[in-house]
Amino acid sequence: MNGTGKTFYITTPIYYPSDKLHIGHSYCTVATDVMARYKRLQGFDVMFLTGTDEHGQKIELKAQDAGVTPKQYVDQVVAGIKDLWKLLNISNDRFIRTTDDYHEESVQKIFKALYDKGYIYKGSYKGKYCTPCESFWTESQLVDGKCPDCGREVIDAEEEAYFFKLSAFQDKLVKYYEEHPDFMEPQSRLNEMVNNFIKPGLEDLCVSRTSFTWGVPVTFDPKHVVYVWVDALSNYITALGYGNDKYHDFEKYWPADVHFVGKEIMRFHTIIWPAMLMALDLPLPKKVYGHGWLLLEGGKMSKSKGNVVDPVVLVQRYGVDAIRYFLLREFPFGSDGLFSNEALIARINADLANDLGNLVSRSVAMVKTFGFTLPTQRREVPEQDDELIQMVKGLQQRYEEQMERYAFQNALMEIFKVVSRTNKYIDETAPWTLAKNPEEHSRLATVLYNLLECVRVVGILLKPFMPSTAERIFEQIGASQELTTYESAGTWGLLPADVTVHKGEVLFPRIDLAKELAELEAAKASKEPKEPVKAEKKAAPQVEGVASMISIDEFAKVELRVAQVKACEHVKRAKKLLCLQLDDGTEAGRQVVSGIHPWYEPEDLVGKKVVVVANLNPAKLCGVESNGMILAADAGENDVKVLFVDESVPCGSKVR
Ligand code: ME8
Repeated sequence: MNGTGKTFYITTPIYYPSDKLHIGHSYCTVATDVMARYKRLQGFDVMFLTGTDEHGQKIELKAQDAGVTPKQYVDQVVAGIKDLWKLLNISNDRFIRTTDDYHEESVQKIFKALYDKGYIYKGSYKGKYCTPCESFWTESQLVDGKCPDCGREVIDAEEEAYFFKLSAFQDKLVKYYEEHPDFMEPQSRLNEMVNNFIKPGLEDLCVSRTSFTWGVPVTFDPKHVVYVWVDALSNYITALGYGNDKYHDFEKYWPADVHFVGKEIMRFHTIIWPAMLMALDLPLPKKVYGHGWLLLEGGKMSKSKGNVVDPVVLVQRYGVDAIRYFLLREFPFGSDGLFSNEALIARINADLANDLGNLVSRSVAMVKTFGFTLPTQRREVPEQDDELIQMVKGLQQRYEEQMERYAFQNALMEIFKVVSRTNKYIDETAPWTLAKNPEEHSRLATVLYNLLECVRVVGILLKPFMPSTAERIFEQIGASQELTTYESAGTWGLLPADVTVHKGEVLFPRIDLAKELAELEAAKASKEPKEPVKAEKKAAPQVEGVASMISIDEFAKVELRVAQVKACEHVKRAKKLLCLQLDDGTEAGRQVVSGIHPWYEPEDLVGKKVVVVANLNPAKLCGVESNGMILAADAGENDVKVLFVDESVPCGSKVR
């Protein structure tokens, strides 16, 4: 089984072909693609699986509305999904559809095996059902009588049904989590699963339906169809040939190295799926990574809210690599993040047009203009260059440390630190001045050589993120295939001295922010409903008095700044704490931990502007570093309101 050879099996969730996919869906697939490409670059035999989850009442109803059969309906939508993945340069090795014959055959065998082993039994189901989520809920799991996942109405459901003995796995699951502390990531998801689902007690799960037919029939009782989540989760093994003859690589790739999933479907992947595998006597996936959501101002992107961003439009306007880069650079993978066109364009301009694009074009242009043969004795390293060279030499290791943790944002930051440092090196060494003095020509050649080497290493490590940009870079600096391997990124000085550079097109043209935003707004204005006005806040209570007076000078010691919440997540083992990533107008931003979880969820905060005390001594709260605090008001007995600032105030503005 997987683990003996150099194999790597990674999956995305399989997508519902009910709606057009938006940028939030693309997020997970792009991240999976980056990881798959990275592992291939390292020499792993990779299996990257994605696909579509095509059964269930929701699809049946959509097809009815469209006046076609469910199969006709899904065929058409799935074709669009495949096109989207092509557009985003997704390199999946396999694409599974749950309507594929081999998958249906395997699901039937899995269901029967669970029944034969006594883990599935017949009973009668009474409860609540959320049709859009295809989820059964008990009364106690509902939030305000509505679906706890999507907040929509649930319906009463009662029917004869088969049940999976999920309750029998409660203790086994807890033990498994304890023995495999890395099973779920980020770690905060473990708390959520244990506190919200395991501790209240696992109930047996209804795993068949009789009220509709669009599903996999139960072989020994065909009026029942298999519950869509049992059908869907099985895809991760049926796509390898488990229970069918279509494929034969189950032994090779299972258990999966990692399932990437959105945080709201963690419970299916870390409770139901492991229980199913335990019941089948199969090993569990090595890791389930629950990534955050891309939010728009006003909440999670979703078709029903009408606030989706179309990846096709973005790719057409900015190119696929810019979108791939933005998605993984802008947001920490495990946290929610706020998507905005402004942030996208700013990121493209700053990182790709200015930093990377400029570095490549300046380096190549100077080699061409000054026309020098690069130094033959390139081993000699002037001290001045040492810092840069050491930084580049260590880059692969720093990058790898982050990639192995799925910290894509950090990995990219490491690369771009080198890009910035190299740009600075150009300014420090001023090759155009060296060119004027014939005695400095050998030095000039060394400087130019160093630039090309930096670009080469950066290009290699960018390959998983921006595959076509990396190729364009290699072409421009004249690096042949063998100098762009992953191994070669760890060695300095591989580029031959007589390399021929080629001036190519600008990698990323600068975008006129104001003009572009106006065009994007105009394009969507007609389509989008207006955001609902938020509920009025409670009036602040009367101020009764102050403790003691201070002078204006004393007050001036407190540095208050406006900052925007870019990302936010729960703090492990700390019910009250949230960890916020703030854009405070500085390049690095800042992390603040705040005890406001009793009153706010991450999605209430992401995108909002707040006031941060910027010169507070750093502190560690439950092991997490906090640099400052955000201001909030005691708005009544046991009620706290964060002070939000008008969104027009720029990040970093001083508050006084
Ligand atoms: O859940 N930001 O399918 P799905 C980030 N069929 N991720 C998002 C997102 C957003 N705004 N919106 C959706 C299903 N996603 C099941 C999976 S797996 C055996 C079955 C992510 O099409 C979402 O979190 O509704 C999920 O991981 C994925 O898109 C597919 O969602």
